[in-house]
Amino acid sequence: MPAQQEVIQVAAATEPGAAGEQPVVSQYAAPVPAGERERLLWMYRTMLRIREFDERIVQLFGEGKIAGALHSYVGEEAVATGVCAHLRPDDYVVSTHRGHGHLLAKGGEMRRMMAELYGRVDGYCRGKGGSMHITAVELGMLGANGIVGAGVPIATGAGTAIHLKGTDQVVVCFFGDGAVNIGPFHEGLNLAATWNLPVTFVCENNLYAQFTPQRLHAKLPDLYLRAQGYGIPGLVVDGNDVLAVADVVQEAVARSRSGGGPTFIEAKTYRWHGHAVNNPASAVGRDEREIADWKAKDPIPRLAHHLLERGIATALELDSIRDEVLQEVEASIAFAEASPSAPPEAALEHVYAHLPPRADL
Ligand SMILES: Cc1ncc(C[n+]2csc(CCOP(=O)(O)OP(=O)(O)O)c2C)c(N)n1
Ligand SMILES: [Mg+2]
Repeated sequence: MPAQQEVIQVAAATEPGAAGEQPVVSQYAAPVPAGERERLLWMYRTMLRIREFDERIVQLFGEGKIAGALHSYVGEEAVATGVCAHLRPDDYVVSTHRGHGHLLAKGGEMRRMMAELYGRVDGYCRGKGGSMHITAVELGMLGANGIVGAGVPIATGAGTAIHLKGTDQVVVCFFGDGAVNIGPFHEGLNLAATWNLPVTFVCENNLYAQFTPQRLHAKLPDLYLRAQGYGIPGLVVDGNDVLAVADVVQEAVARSRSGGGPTFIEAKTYRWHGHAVNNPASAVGRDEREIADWKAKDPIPRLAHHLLERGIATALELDSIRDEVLQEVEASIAFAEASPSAPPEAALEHVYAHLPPRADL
C-alpha cells in the first residue's frame, strides 16, 4: 500500500438542497482515509455502497420510479474501488455508461446520484443528465458517457491539460472491453503514449460488449497486450480482487505522477446482471453456470474474508457497515423523492459555458 493520504472532506452541492438545506459534507466523501485499517474498511464500505445502490435502483426502475436506461455495475465493484483507493481528490476519472460505481468510489454522494436518476433538481446535473451523463467536476469526475469509447479522448485531453499546467495530477480512464475496437480508443492511447501523458487506462473486461462475448469481437484473449502496440506498460489483474487492483493502480499512478507516462491495465471481471436493467442476465450466450461461477468470486465476501482472517475487523463491525450502507441507500431515496423535478424551462440552461469575453477574439 502507498503512502497514506489525507482524509479529504468534499463539499457537496454549492446550492441549497431541495428543502432549502445548507450544503453538507458527505460522510463518505473521502477517497482514502489515513491508515491501513481505515483504508481497507473504506474499500469494504465502498464496494457495499456500490452494490446496494445498484441493486436498489433496479427495484426502483421496476416500480416505475426511475426512468431511462440503467446499467448495473454489480459484480465489478472491486475495479472502481481498487482504482480510486489510490487517487487524490484533485485527480480525474472519466467514466462510462456503467458509471455509478466510479462516482461513488471517487467520493460521490449517493443521495445526489439518486436524485439525478430520479430527474430531480438536487441531482449532480440538476436532474437533466440521468445515469449516463453524471458529471461532478468538483470531485474530478469528468462524466459518464453513453458513447462507447468516447471517454478515451476526453481522458487524453485531461492528461494534456495536466501536462500543460505542470501539476502532478493523474487521470484514470475507465472503459469496457467493447471500447478497445473503437477508433478514438486507438487515437487516444497513441497520443497519450506519444506525449507521455499521466493517464491510466483501465479496461473493465467483463467478457461481454452488450451481448457479444469478447472472443467474438477481439482475436486477442488478453486485451492488455494491446499496450505493446502503443509502447506503454500493460498489466493484467484479477478485477474481482480489490487489493490486487489497488496494487497495480498504485504502480501505474506513481509512474504517471513522476512523469513516466500512461499505463494500460486490464481488469478481468464480470457483470452479474444483463447489459441494461431491462435485459435478462441470461440474454444471449450467458448460461446459468457461467453466472454462478463468477458469483462464487464475489469481491465483497472475498475482502470480508481477508479482513476477518487477519483480525482487521470483526463480524460485528462488518455487519454494522452493511447496516449503515443500507440506511444510506434508503436515505438517498427519501432525499431524491423530496427533491422537485427538473422544470421543463430549465432544459436549455447550462448548455453552454459562459466565458468572459476575450479581447483578442
Ligand atoms: C459508439 C457506440 N456504439 C455502440 C453503442 C451501443 N452500446 C452501448 S453499450 C455497448 C457495449 C459496451 O460494451 P463494453 O464496452 O464492454 O462495456 P460494458 O457494457 O460491458 O460495461 C454498446 C455496443 C454505443 N453506445 N456507442
Ligand atoms: Mg464489457
